Amino acid sequence: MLATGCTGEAAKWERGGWPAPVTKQGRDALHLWQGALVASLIVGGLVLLMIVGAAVLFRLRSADQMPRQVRYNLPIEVMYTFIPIVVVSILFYFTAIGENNEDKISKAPALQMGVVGFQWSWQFNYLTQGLSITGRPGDPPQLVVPTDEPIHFYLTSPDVIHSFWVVPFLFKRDVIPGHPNEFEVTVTTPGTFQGRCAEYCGVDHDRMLFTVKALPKQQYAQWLASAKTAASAGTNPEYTVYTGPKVGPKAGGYLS
Ligand SMILES: [Cu+2]
Repeated sequence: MLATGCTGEAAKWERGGWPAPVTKQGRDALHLWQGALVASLIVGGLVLLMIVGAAVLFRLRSADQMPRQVRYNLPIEVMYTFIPIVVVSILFYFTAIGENNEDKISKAPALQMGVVGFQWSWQFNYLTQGLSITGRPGDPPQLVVPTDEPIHFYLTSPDVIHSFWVVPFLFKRDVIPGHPNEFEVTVTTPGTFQGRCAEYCGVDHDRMLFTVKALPKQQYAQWLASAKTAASAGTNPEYTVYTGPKVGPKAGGYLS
């Protein structure tokens, strides 16, 4: 708990140690975490108070004084069954709503992104724009996306299970061979963010890094145009022309 405060960033305490979210979905996840943290502090505080209170009150008696002997106390038993059910129900309610929000998929996302996690790097396929970015271990690729637009990710793997994790998205999802996964995010803050594979996937797992650069719409369009030029001219070894399927869970599923 104390170590999380070591970044010198006061707001980190408010976030319960979490990094600052840069997506709409990440902000919702953070609010759920903050709510759960406050609830657990209140419940934990009450329980501690009762334990310490009982211990102190017991010690205040003289040694030969016996407490009143009772077999059961119905109101108290009802209470300690009922209160945890209420607490768990409230947590369940907000978690279910939060998870549904995270899994929400819009009808017309601005960008369809096929992500292939392979041993040991990443390939990003701009499905409808016809661009592929392929990284190599130790030479992390950079995924460039627009801000304030829903981005639909399809996650596929040709070999073993990986996990797509962009740290300040506050979200990760497994990349499973034979089982395409998908999710959607809207990046709200421009910037460059660290991404990594979050599932141990072999000897070079630690080199399976990437970055996500989020640009405002216009700058993104400029970048896309120049990247596509580089792809067709072959001037950047990371960039190639993407010719695979354009939509659907199979899209971007294979290394070109
Ligand atoms: Cu991996």
